[in-house]
Amino acid sequence: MKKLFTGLLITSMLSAGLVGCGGGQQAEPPAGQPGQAAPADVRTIRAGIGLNDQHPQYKGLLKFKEIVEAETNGAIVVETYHSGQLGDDRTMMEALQLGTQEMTIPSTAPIANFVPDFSVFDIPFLMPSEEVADKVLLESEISQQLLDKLPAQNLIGLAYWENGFRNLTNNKRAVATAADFKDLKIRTMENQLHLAAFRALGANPTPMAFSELFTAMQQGTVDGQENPIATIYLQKYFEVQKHVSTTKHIYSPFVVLLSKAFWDASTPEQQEILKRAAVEAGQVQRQLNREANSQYLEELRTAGMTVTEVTEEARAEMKAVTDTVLDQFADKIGKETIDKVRAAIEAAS
Ligand code: TK8
Repeated sequence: MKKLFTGLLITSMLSAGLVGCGGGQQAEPPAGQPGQAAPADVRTIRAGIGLNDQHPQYKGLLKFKEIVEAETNGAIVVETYHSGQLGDDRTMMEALQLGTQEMTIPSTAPIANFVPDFSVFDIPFLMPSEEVADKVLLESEISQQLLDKLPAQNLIGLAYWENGFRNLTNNKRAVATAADFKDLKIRTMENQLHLAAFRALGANPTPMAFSELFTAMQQGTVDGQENPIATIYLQKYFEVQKHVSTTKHIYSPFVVLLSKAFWDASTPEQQEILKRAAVEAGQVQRQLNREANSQYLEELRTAGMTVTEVTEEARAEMKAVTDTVLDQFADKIGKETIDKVRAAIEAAS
């Protein structure tokens, strides 16, 4: 079958006058004709994410795949892997740097281990709403300037997607105020600012890879964790957690990352398609994510969790506590980056 296909292809290329001219110029398949790329030209993106195949992140990834494969006429194939099948956020980013994997979509928090400026989004209670987050991430100059820092780390940032506002779950108590964090063993992402913020609140935070989290909660190694509602529901954390509080303490963006090696080996047309596909798929992802985040809180209640709606007063109190750690991070993140993001938020609010 493959042989037959290749034969047919060569015949059709010959008749189109595309082969046999030597000269080292590679024959481009004519535009708009699917299936014309020779098998040797097909390149594969192995795209891995940490969340499962029910999550809007995966649905966004499928949309990306659909656009890229259609618009490159099959010259780029996207293989999708969910649930940490290819590793965790950090290990997948390292694989991208080495060129042994092509794509992943981590939260910005672990990206800060490669480009510290990204920790600006880890400042607790920074982003007032999803609407403001959209304006800052999709329209501001600083959000693009942050992506521009990635190639120096052998990474290409194609677009911002949405993980969303993070909320606390735990097995010890219904957390309503800053004081309620006392002594809770909380899993955090691998990020220094998250650790410092939870320590300031009196909790006992421990960084852990996402894939280990469910078991850690089940076995009681940690009392709780924090993630958006969509994750808490779709990863079935309600099976191992009693309480959820709408702390909304951090808004987590995702960044669609590609290995620089894959990017550099792509034609300018393919680069344009990859970038646009990431942006367009992001619109779908964001929409589905918001539906999930708003719809699943009720489902968590139905599943037996106690839901504590955190008041604005309590949130302000938590913010006052976490603000005390910000000074130690200003130099690391970069004062200019912080100022620009705060200004973009101000302008969008
Ligand atoms: C998934 C992670 C996850 C993040 C975390 O790969 O680790 O808690 O919120 O969604 O990016």
